[in-house]
Amino acid sequence: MMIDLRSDTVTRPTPAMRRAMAEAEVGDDVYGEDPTVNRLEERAAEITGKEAALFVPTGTMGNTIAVKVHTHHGQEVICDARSHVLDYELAMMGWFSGCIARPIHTDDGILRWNEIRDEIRQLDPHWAPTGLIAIENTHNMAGGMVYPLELIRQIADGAHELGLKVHMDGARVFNAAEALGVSVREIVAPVDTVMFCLSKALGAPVGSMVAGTREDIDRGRLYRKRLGGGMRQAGVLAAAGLIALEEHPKLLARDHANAKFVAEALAKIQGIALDPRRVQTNIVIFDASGTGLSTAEFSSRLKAQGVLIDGIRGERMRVVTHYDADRDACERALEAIEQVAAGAMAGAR
Ligand code: TLP
Repeated sequence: MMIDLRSDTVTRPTPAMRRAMAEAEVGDDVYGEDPTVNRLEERAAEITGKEAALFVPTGTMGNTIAVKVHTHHGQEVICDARSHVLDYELAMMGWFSGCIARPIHTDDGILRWNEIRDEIRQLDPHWAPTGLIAIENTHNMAGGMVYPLELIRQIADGAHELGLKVHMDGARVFNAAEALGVSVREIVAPVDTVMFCLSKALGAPVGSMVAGTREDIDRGRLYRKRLGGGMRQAGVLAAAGLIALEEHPKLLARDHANAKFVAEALAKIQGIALDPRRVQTNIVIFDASGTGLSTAEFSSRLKAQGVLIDGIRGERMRVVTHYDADRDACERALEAIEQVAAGAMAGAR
């Protein structure tokens, strides 16, 4: 068995999920007649404290729909420079919504209101007006960083005063809630829409949710259909999603403890650099260039030892903990990393 720490998307459905999928009551969701999808959407709305929610196949589709709901062609979306909406969604904000990103460079992935305010543009003959502010919580490529509640409130208050909307890419917002010890509802209260993934840390095989006002979600449902997301008897997927939503948030503390454990051990390995104090959730980003290996070479040597970990941008690599990788698996991955690092450095001498 390979130990797969490339992402928390790699988890397999649990036996309980598979049972629920087999037994799911279904109907045609395009007619609004799938009872399991309807239940999942109602629970997601309740949990986020929003009027309504929409089941979508992927986080990318959820973010795409939210951007489309809030913007018009020819506008800008303010986001962090390493955000998923900008770097990993195949330019969907341009392709589908006709918007461009106005990225702000940050050290920790967390935007501050004063930085956003400086980038907001009104309609003018010279530039595109701001259409939306998108924040990512937790921030994936900044290493699972969590937005302090106060900053979300400041951003939303500032934006709303200027008539602008805020979307939260909360693919891992349940991890943020676990890290802060507050409810998801409290975290997302100030923002207009939130997308969160059932298929990441919560462990469902497929699916994400978008939540917001009834009006926004009703429009979002039409965009979902346009994007090919009318999934018919999707109750088989929603059944696993319901288990993820109800049962899996309580498992996240273990993933966070494992990530902390991995980070602290990595920091002691020669050739590897990271600050373990910055690891707040289930993502650990580290720099292995001190070993003299490229990320591709580091990954391929780890793979030969049964461990999957990928490079991200530049010289950095990412470990994501999840319920299919227990402490023992993390320890074995660390041993492999230590061996690859030591082997590379001995080879270089
Ligand atoms: N993230 C994936 C990759 O695409 C990088 C991962 O392995 O972490 N928002 C955020 C913050 C995400 O991390 C992701 C997926 C998405 C949106 C998109 O979700 P999917 O993959 O369901 O389209």
